[in-house]
Amino acid sequence: MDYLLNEDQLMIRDLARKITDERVIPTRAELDEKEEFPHEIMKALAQSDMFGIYIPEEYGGLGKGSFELCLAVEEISRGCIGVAVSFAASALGTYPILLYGSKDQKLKFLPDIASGKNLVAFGLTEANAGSDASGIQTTAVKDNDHYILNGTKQWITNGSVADIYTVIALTDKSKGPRGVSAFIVEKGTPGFTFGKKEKKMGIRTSTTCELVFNDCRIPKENLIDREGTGFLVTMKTLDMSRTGVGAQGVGLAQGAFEEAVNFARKRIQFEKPVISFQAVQHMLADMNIQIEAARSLIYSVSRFIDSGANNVSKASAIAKTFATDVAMRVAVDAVQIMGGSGYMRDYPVEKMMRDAKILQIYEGTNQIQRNVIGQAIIKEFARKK
Ligand code: COS
Repeated sequence: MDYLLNEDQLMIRDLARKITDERVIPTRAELDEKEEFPHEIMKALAQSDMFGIYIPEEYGGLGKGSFELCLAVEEISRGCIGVAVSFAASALGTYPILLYGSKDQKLKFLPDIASGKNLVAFGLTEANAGSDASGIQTTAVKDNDHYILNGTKQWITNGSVADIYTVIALTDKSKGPRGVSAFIVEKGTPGFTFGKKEKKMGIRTSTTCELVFNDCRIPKENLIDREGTGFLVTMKTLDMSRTGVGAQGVGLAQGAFEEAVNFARKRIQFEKPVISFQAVQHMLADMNIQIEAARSLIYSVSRFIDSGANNVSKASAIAKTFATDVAMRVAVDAVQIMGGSGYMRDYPVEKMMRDAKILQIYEGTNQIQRNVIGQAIIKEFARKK
């Protein structure tokens, strides 16, 4: 299908495609096996200005939007979502600064993020907070010109490899979601260390690690927006980033689909390539239908976000849920079509199926997305009365 991309969008997509074909696909199996972070690929993405896609030109970016970011994420995900999430998590961590940061914070942090010099991570999840975003226990106590952070964040994508961390902490426990604030913490700040590096089922080319704050003093200028707005910053950030997770789903599904088609054209059974059997064709047709539907949805919702629309929560949750459920189903079907070969590590669909699962879990489980959608439906219909 032709999605009528303009010249700039085609350029971004083609550049991401080239990096994926030349750098991601040839190395993904080895990086996955060794559970190694893709430093060299990140450098290649930085050299191609990919980290600046969604950052305004005045801060050194390309001045494009979430749609163009999705195009790049989708292409990289066709090769490997572990690499794609390492790239995309930098945007996730940057959105709090972009959406709510002061002019000074933007001038200080965004240019080096846009150039890819500094990688970013988002620190929300904790032992007792994930789906329950307001259940965090990490504290930030004001002490004259500083805040002192204490607590542990877990499962943080880009933890230890990122240079900048946007961290959500409690400034007033008595106020619930209104007692939460967002902060910028730089790697190397005394009292900020890294804990356990996780051993994961999939996305093993990405790094996931604990962030440990032990009397970590950060300047008060690193508070994003005002005290008490951290929950809103988090929700708006997730509204922006969830289409990117959907784009990971579309890319992964496209990659798995292409592997399955190419395999089915070559695999001979009953003296015919298996693609000549209707049972296989129908599976491929269903995979293709789902991928195009997911892609259309991600493209329309990210364009809707870029229009500056105010409440994008429901649309963003719908897009994330649909595209990531598609990714899981398509990956499973790709393995099925490839049979014994699909189950072996000799072919990439084994990795894709392991990788796909996390898409239904991170940046809000697909059950939480359905809660968001359900709540939005209730509000919409209450307004209509
Ligand atoms: N945009 C703006 N405001 C929002 C919002 C959004 N997307 N979502 C919630 N809010 C507001 C609500 O309107 C409410 O404001 P009032 O107190 O003025 O009414 C406030 O924030 C609290 O909202 P709510 O009561 O719905 O909060 P809950 O604690 O029930 O949480 C969900 C709601 C489940 C939606 C939230 O916790 C969530 O998104 N969780 C998943 C987080 C996640 O993705 N975790 C994975 C982390 S990996 S980075």
